Amino acid sequence: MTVTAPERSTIEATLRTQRIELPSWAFGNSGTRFKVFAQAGVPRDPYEKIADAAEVHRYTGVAPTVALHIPWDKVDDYKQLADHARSLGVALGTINSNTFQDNDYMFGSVCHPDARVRRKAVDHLLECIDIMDATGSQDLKLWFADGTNYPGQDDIRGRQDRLAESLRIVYDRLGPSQRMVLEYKLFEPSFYTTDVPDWGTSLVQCMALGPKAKVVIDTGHHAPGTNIEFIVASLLRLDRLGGFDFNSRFYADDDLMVGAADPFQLFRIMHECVKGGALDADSGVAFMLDQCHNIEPKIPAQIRSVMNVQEATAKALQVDLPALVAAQASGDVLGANAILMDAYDSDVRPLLAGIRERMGLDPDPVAAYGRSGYAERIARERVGGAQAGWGA
Ligand code: RM4
Ligand code: MN
Repeated sequence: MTVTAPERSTIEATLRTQRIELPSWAFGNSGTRFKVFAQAGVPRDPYEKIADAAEVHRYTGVAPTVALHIPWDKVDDYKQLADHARSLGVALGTINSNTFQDNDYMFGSVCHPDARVRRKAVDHLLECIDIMDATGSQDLKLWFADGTNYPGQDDIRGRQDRLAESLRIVYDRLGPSQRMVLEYKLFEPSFYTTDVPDWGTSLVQCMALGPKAKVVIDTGHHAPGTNIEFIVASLLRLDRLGGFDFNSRFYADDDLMVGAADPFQLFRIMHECVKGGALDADSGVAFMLDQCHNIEPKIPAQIRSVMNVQEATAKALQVDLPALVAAQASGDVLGANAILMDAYDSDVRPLLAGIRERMGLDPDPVAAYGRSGYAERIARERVGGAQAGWGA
């Protein structure tokens, strides 16, 4: 592996071209099964969600795409929605499928024992690809709530076969520049088995499908203590990392702001990304947020999240890789660790503030958004209608 010392100009160029995709659902109301606290000014439709996402891009300059969730973001005319996004300076991104909110899916979707239900789920996924054709989106993101609650409830191996059969139909429908990215999650809503519980299962299914199937790492979907950067390194090595759903968690899947619970973990993940070329424009690794903001205001929380990813990236770019490689080769355990920690402990906020200024942005995006009056305006204007939520 050839490594070069980090050049300030290269670091700046990478930080300027980094792209972070926003989830439309972060702007709607969300909560727990105990209570959803509605917020003033929350979007009533996908058009308003995109307008809010465009605000995040306006102040950060690195979040120019918005992921949609179908059917939450279903509209009659996707071309019109794409034009609306473009008029606000953003574009539509990944299409996220939803096979977990229909009564038919009580025992699963693409793994369901009944072929009729499997067909219904597959048809939804095919419809999502039709939408991708209309929006120009590249990625179909698959997350399945499929699984079982009780030992003996269904055949574990049979469900894997059904999964493979269903995914094959969807994969074969992908256009030449389209991909499917398969997310895994340890548990919930299923409590005994989950059909795609880990990166191994996702990888095996993707490998059987072909090169356009890649694994998505949702940082919140692991058991406590899981070494996520190991997964990142392994998938990059195999060219099977499709992207990230960034968020953070203290306990289970609580979708807190990325970098909030464990900024060191985010740094370690970004360090593997830097080493593995995941930040290169043609890497095929999508950096997305998958979060919800239950008690904090949503637009500034998304801005903060983008900044957290930028800070972890900037720190990872500070790592003196030639020195690290030399320390590793000579068995200098403490030296190697110190090189990594030096980068993590550096304050990259002045660097990022300077880059923003050179990009014509305010050095403090959260403060600039706060001064803009946008939050007050949407609270005033968005009255009547039903606020968007997860439809759960
Ligand atoms: C799931 C998974 C998906 C996301 C939904 C809302 O747990 O993380 O990526 O689309 O939640
Ligand atoms: Mn996710």
